[in-house]
Amino acid sequence: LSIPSPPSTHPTSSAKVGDRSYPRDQWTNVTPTILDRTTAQLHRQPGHPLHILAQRVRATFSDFAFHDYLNPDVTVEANFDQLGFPPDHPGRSRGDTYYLNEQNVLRTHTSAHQTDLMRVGERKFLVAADVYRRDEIDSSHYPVFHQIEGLKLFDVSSLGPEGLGDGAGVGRTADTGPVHVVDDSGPTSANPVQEVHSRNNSLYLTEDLKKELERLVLELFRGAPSKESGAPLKIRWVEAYFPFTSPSWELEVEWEGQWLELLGCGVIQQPLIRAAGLGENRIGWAFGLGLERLAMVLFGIPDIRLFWSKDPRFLSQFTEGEITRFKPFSRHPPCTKDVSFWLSPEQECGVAANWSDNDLMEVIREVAGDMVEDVKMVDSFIHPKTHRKSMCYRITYRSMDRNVTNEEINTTQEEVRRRLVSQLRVELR
Ligand code: FA5
Ligand code: MG
Repeated sequence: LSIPSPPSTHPTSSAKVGDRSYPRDQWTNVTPTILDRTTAQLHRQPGHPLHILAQRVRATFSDFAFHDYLNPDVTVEANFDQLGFPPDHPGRSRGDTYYLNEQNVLRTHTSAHQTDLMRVGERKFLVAADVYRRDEIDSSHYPVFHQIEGLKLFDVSSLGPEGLGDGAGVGRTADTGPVHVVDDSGPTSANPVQEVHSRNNSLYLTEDLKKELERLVLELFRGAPSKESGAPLKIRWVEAYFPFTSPSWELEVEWEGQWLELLGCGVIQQPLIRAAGLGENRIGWAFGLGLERLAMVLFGIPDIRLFWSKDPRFLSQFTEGEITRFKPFSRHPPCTKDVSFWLSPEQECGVAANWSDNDLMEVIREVAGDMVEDVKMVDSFIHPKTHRKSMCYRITYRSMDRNVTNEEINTTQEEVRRRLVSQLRVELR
């Protein structure tokens, strides 16, 4: 039985981002749909909720330089190596990251710009940008989202010989006006002060970082319409790990009964500062904030795909500078289709097992675009006699902007099935 080789879905031999062209190689996994997104720049569209939010953050850090136009194509070096990601870090895999080719990726986070901006002399800056990650499909995950990076450097000598840190901010449960802060996450052996830093200086930076970010949260949530308006806003600091900061934290905010992760942050690893050509007399902090999830709670936007909608019923609801409650308009009916298949032997077992949900997501997204709302695995079993593995996924289709005919969905589903065979080499059941 001979398996036909998959048809080439890429008529061109290079991947283009703007006017820059990347020769494809065996690492290239970026798709036309994704490349198409690189020109959208939602965070720069006046009146778009992501722009409104980005401008709020900018206003909160008014003495920081603001960059919102940096190209999304960056080197592997900038996105991973310079930030201290070990060679085997899962984030580097082709399953999680969009490679233009072996040397270049679509940035997976705004931290990719930290070193370069420090090197050209920036000392306090924000970067607002689109970032790209291969991911599952549902109402809160989309392969393109937006982040704001913040970074601030300090002159060690200006902190004085003892630094100014006194450990306040650690072990505190403080009421800062309308914000209720829970913080029991001082540096620990698992989340240590860097050896090259004095404890006092590291604590000083930590205090400054937490104070600035608490101010940001208050600024963003103040006056945001909530079910329990009037009650103090609850936020908490949670110990975290990033290869490029130590100690590190995540900031969470309680919103309608749920803890929501807003950002990651920490004291910048000194080797990054050195790599940017700066000496030991500089130390700094950085944070990276996700814009979509924050916008979803602040504006009450129920589905992450809506940010990409060109429907005037979406865009006309927002006013530059204001955080207002989104009124969902009537949604078109969903349509679900199941697809079941046997994995090929090399996909299902052994050291070469290589079945990846994200590959399946990508195939579906290439065919259905924003018409796919959700993909869930609903069943998987191993045949007792043949030992082959069967998978069943449920695909929910729904358009944000228009009514879709049954016929169109059937055609789409047929194409998805065909490509699962040709590209992922599964056997349909
Ligand atoms: C980062 O991307 C780090 N670069 C953050 C950072 C910067 C840490 C500077 C330290 C110093 P993380 O992958 O956790 O970390 O993402 C940061 C934020 O982006 C999250 O808190 C979340 O708000 C948002 N985010 C992450 N993944 C997604 C996603 N798939 N969809 C929407 N938002 C996301
Ligand atoms: Mg995280």
